[in-house]
Amino acid sequence: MSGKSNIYECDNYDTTIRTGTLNYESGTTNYAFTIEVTDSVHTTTISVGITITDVNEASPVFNPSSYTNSIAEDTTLGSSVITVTATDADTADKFVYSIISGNNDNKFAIDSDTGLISVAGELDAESTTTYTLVVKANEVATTNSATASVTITVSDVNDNTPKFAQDIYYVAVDEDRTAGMCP
Ligand SMILES: [Ca+2]
Ligand SMILES: [Ca+2]
Ligand SMILES: [Ca+2]
Ligand SMILES: [Ca+2]
Repeated sequence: MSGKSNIYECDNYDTTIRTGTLNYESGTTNYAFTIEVTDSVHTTTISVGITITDVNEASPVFNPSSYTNSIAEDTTLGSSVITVTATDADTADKFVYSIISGNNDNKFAIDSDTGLISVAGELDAESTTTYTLVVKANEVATTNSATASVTITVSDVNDNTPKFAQDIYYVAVDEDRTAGMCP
């Protein structure tokens, strides 16, 4: 028997199948072929099936690694802000998203599966106009992870009614005050 491909190699002198360059991520994870043995009089064949299993070779990567968006301070709770996206060259690997810093008063939440960041608390441009979050994508099976920064600007809305400094003003005015003059 003899033969060679990018997945296997065998020759006329032994029955060892040696692998070529393998890559689970190439999309082909199953190989099947037939080996024929002959003594020039008799011939027999055997089918061989090989399944390539995934090895964790890469860590998650955010692309891009920084995000910015602006939202109005009266944005309703649950509204979407931005979606962060990490990828992993190991196509079979799953990871979870989380916010690891900058989420003061838990104003924002992140969907651990999709990376969608949403409003989770009342915003107020009169108190905080910028949040700088650090988000993390962590492989489920390992500690491999990546981080990205998310800058969220809270824009002002005219949400405050003007009001007098005092509820009641008392002024004493002489009865002979000239008309049209301030008290
Ligand atoms: Ca990986
Ligand atoms: Ca892999
Ligand atoms: Ca406000
Ligand atoms: Ca305002």
